[in-house]
Amino acid sequence: MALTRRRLLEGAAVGTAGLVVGGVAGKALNEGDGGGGGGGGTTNLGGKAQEVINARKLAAEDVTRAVQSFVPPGRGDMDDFYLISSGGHSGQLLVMGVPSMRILKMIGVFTPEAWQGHGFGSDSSEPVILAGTDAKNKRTSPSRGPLTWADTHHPALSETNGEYDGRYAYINDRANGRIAMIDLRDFKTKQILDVPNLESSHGGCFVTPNSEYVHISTMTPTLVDDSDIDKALDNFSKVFRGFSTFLAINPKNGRFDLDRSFQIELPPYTQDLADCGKGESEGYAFINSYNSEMATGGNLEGKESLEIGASKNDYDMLHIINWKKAEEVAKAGKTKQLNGMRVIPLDVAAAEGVLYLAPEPRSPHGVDVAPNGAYMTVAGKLDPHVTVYSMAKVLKAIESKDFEKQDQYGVNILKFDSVVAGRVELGAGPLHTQYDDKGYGYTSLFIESAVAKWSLGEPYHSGDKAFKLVDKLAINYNIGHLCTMEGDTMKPAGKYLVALNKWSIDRFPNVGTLKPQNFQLVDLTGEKMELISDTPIGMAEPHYVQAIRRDRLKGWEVYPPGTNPLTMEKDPDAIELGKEKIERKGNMVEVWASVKRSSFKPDIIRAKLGDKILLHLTNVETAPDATHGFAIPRYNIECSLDAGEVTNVEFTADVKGTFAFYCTEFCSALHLEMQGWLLVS
Ligand code: K7E
Ligand code: CUA
Repeated sequence: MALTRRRLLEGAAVGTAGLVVGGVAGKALNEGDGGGGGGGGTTNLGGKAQEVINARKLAAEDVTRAVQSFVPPGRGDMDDFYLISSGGHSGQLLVMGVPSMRILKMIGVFTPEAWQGHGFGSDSSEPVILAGTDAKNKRTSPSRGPLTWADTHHPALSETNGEYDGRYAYINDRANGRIAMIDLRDFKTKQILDVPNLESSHGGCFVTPNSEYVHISTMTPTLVDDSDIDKALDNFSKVFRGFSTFLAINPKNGRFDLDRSFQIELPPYTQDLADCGKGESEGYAFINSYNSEMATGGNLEGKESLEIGASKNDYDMLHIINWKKAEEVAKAGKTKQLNGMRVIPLDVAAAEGVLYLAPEPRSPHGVDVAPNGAYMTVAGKLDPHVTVYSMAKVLKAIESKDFEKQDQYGVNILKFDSVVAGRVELGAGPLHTQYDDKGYGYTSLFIESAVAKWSLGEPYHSGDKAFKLVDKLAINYNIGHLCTMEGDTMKPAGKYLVALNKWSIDRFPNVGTLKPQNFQLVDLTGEKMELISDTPIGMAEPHYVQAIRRDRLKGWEVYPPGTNPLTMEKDPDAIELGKEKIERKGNMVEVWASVKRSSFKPDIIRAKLGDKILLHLTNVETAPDATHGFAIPRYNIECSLDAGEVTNVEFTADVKGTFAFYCTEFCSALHLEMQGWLLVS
């Protein structure tokens, strides 16, 4: 209860939400309270439905909510949207349905995941995870080995003409400055890139409107001169730099093409969230920073802690990047090579008009571009306002060289008043903003635990408008991100909003000391926002999600026969039924095996201690959902083979014994019989 009291103190908007159980129960449906906008008056359904409503003491608004989000058994087609959600420090990605909010899948990305056989011997996943550690160019502890987790934050879906095209998803690793690519044909991870020169990366993940590039930038600046690490923090402004990275996307397969990629060196201001220009701002990108003070902490060394040092200036710096210009500058060769990446040096970026700065109220978090690209909304964690920048004004100020001054690195700073279209007071702790299809912005208020709905004018004209707060909804509790349907595109669908809440105390049955996060689904169809449902996320701390219309995703039901998911092409060692064989060459035992209901063939593999074993496993099934597993006890090998899939497993038979390998999916009535022997003598 102490926490509930704290929420109450933090913001009036919380109301008694934490204590709502009794209140709801007292307001039964047939008392005729329309509540959440539905059902009032005509409440007696009669028959069993009414009996259940009475027995469960549901209020009219509860019934409305249930009907809004309920999906009858077997009706998966009633989920209109997918959520592609960050898995936080689980290192994974979640797929959910809206409005049901059911979790459909957790995709193994940076972290090994046994159900999908992700990272347990299969050549289509283990090398992907291992390639995600660039131990040569980046500092990684040799004794702790390759990185097997990540702190995923910001998923970014591929786009065509500013709309999601349902092809690829990208997600960053905030901890280690990495990024992963997931192919949405089979919902599997194909590439993890340890991005050169990025020490970490928090919010800078987005895709450009035609998927030319996926962007990722530093959070904690990167040390670029390690000649005196003991003094590095004292020389912070000299030896640290930020980097904005434009990773070129191969249009054929969605992968990163490093040769066509480039970075822009940035001042070490601790860059945070970023968003991509579109429409009126196409060709530009925007990145917040929250430590233009370049504070370093040092609270036991007689210095201020970071939170104080980084909050001193009234303003931090919004970075305005002309990436089309940067592309030209890179093409003209005005770059230096740094750890395998073309980098536009900071002075070049400033001189060539690639980078401008604009003051933004201190310690901002989100910067979010409106659907037509005319406005960029910046939310300052410590300021109850959001600040709306006008792209028309930014372009005019750049053109007329309307600069306030330059920063110490020679970057031109635009005048605040020349580029801001307006400010609107929304409440305590604004973090992130999303937009709908009707000209409204929705901003999360972390401290107040609420969503603020505000008007930008229709339909997001450029020029000055009176921005206005129009509604507020209490959220339980401490909302971080929020997401409207296709809200990051040029054509948002509106309809629903999902609030991603950091705290869930009192909302769910107790599961011990670590509580789930809470996704709250909100109805946006009326003038006032209405809460529909709570969904516990008991496997991750999702930071951000993107919502994509279901019909845009064209996932495969089965693989074309003999496909290796890594290449998405026919594996050279795929076999057909009847072509199974074992060959021994010296100390190498090579096996071409078929996998089907309910046997492996061959089902006995004989090896000598120390032999190399190379297995080529083909799931010869063609029926959707006919997945088999392949696990060898004591060897830490676990593969999952979907219908048509091939995987190759190479290992050394370095422990003697009889190992009963088996299928890990209950695939058939004789699933338990789907077993064989590895004999190592
Ligand atoms: Cu949690 Cu986008 Cu990493 Cu804000 S971030 S809350
Ligand atoms: Cu195949 Cu169980």
